[in-house]
Amino acid sequence: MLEKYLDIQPEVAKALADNQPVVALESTIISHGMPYPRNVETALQVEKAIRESGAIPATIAIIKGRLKVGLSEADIEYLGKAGTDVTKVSRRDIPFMVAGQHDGATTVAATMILAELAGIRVFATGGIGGVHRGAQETFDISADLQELASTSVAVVCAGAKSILDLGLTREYLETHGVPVIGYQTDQLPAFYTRESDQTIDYRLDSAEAIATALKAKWELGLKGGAVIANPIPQQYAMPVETINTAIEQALTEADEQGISGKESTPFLLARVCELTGGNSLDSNIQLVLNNARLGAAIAIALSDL
Ligand code: PSU
Ligand code: MN
Repeated sequence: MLEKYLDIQPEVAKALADNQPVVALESTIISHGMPYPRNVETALQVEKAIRESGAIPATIAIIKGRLKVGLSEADIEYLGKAGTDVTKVSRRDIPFMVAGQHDGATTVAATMILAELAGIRVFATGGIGGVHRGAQETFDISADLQELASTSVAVVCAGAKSILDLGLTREYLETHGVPVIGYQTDQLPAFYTRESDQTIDYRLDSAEAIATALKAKWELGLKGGAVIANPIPQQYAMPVETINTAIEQALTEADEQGISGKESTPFLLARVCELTGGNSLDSNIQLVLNNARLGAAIAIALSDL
């Protein structure tokens, strides 16, 4: 039945059948999260980092209505070049891409769904969506959070950008029973910075410890994902002042221009990148690579258990 919609790349399918480690990767980060051509270079570098760490990468997207788990280099180049012309696809959008045979770049939420369909348990990215600042008025809460509540895939990220309200994001995750694991940290990292004013739920210091907890969760039938918060390496972290000033300005501009809904996050990401003169892009790339390596280590530990 699933084959009707789903194309799992042969290398990925074989790895899954043999209980070899596989790490899922999203495609909205390629098309909407970074500018061309560095988005494509990064996506390929991330796949390479996962291979060098001993796991198989599976970048996920929708191409002409087919749900793709594992992309070719040509697919990645195509999505990166098309950029925001490609539809940003969350849970809501998947059936319409399929029915209309459209292309779609999958968010964290949609990537989790396709990863679970394929049998992949670990997914690495940059940052997750969350509760936006001012959500008390706008109701802007990323569908990523609801997906984490129900879909059993662990998401390795560098925390969440402070374009979001990190405190409300923590509260939302707590309500929905989604654990936030700090990898070698007691604080929720804020993407560009290692620190924030928020804590994590459980600090675990090794990939094996994380895999053991995930296995227990899922074997107990406790459905849903987990956030594995991996701080950006110190040497790539940004000065708090610089990044906060850029975020404040981007938020003001978004408000003035009436940006809302699914446009909001891509707008803020692009403006923060422009306002920091590309320094934030370098940090962004480094933290994604760092997450890919931890994702691979967790996937390996899970298949060894
Ligand atoms: N945060 C980032 N980089 C990203 C995204 C979020 O730092 O690329 C992308 C991810 O694909 C995430 C999506 O799933 O934005 C969330 O969008 P929204 O807030 O509209 O749910
Ligand atoms: Mn939103």
